[in-house]
Amino acid sequence: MTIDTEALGADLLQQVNDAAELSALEDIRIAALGKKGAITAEMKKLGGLDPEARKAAGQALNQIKDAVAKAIEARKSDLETAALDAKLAGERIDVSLPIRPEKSGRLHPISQTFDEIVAIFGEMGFAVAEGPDIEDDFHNFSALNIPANHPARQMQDTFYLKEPDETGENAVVLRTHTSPVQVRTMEAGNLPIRIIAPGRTYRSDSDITHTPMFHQVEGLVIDKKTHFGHLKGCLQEFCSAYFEVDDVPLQFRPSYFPFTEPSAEVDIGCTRKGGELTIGHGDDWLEILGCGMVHPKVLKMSGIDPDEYQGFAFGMGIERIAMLKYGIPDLRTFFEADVRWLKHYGFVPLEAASLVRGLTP
Ligand code: 2U9
Repeated sequence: MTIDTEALGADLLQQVNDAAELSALEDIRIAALGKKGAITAEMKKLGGLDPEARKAAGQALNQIKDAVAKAIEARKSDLETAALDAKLAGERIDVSLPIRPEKSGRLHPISQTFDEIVAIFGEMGFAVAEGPDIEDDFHNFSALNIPANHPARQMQDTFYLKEPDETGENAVVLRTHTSPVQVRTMEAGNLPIRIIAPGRTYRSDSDITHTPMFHQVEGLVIDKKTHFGHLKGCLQEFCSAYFEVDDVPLQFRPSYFPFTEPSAEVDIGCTRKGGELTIGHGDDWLEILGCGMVHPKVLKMSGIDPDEYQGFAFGMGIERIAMLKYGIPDLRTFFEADVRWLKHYGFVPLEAASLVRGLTP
C-alpha cells in the first residue's frame, strides 16, 4: 500500500487557501486534522506498512500535518482581519455630519460646571481623583478627625447603609463629602499630591437649599513647603478663571472644620442690584467655599509624616457655584429632569470647556 502524501497535502492546502469563511475553514480543519480526518486516517494506515516505508510515510504525513495546521492558522488570521475590517466599515459614522439643532440634547449645568472646574484645575497641574460613593466609617469620618459624637455622624445627617456595631465602628455610609477620596489618595502614599476630587455626595437633608444628593469638588495639595499663601493664590486663580472676572476680590474669614487647622470660609466680592447679582468688586460678599491647612492629625492617620509634609485642602458645592454663574435660582430644579428646564439652562454638547477655547460656549 502506498500513500500519495504529496497529492493529499496539495489538495488540503488548496482547500485551506480557497476557504472563504471562518466556518468553512473550521470544516476543513476537522476534515483534515480531526479524529476522523483525512490525515488522521492516513496515519492509522501506517501500522500496515513495512518499517522503512512506515518511517518515510510517517515523516511525510507529519510534514503535511504541520503545513496544513500552519496554513489554517494563517488563513484564519486573514479571514478574521477581513471580517473585522468589514465590520468596522459597516459601523462607520460620518463625524463630519452637522448636528441637527432641533434634535440635539443639552449638557446639564452640573456637567458643564464639572468640565469647567476640571479644565481650570487641570491647567494648574491638578489631577482628577475618584473614589466609591459607598464608604466606610473610617474614610468618611474617623480619618478626617470627625469624632464619634460629631453632629455630621448623626442619623439625621448621614445615610447609613449599615449602622455602627457595638464597638461604635464598622458603619457603612453614603459618603457625605468627597474627602474620603483625598484620604485614599494620601494612603496610597505617592507624594507630593495635587488633586481635585469632584463627585456626588449625600446628606439626609431636603429643603429649599438642600437636596439629599448634591455634588462637591474638593482639592488637596500636599508637599514639603506648601503654605496658606499657596492656598490663597490657587483659589484666587480658580475664582477669576471660573467667574471670568480679572482681579476678583476674595475675603478669607476664620472658620472651623475638624480636618483643617487653620480653617477659613471664603467670600467673593459682588454687587446685588434689582435682584441681579454681579461678581466682582462691589459692596457685598457671597460665601462660595471652605478651605484650610490639612490638620496634622489627618495627615498622620493616612500615613503621612506631618513633620515632613504639610498642605492645604478646600471644598465647594458644584450646584452652588453653577447657580451663581448661570443665574439658576432654585437648587431643586437641578434634579427634576424637566427637559424645558434643561433646554433653558443646558449647554450645547461637543463644545468642551477649555481655557484656550473659552470656558463657556
Ligand atoms: C482631607 C483633608 C481636608 C476639605 C474641605 C471644606 C473645607 C468645606 C464645604 C463647602 C461647601 C462642603 O459642599 S459643602 O457643603 N467644604 O468647607 N472642605 S476644607 O478638607 C479636607 C478634605 C480631605 C484629607
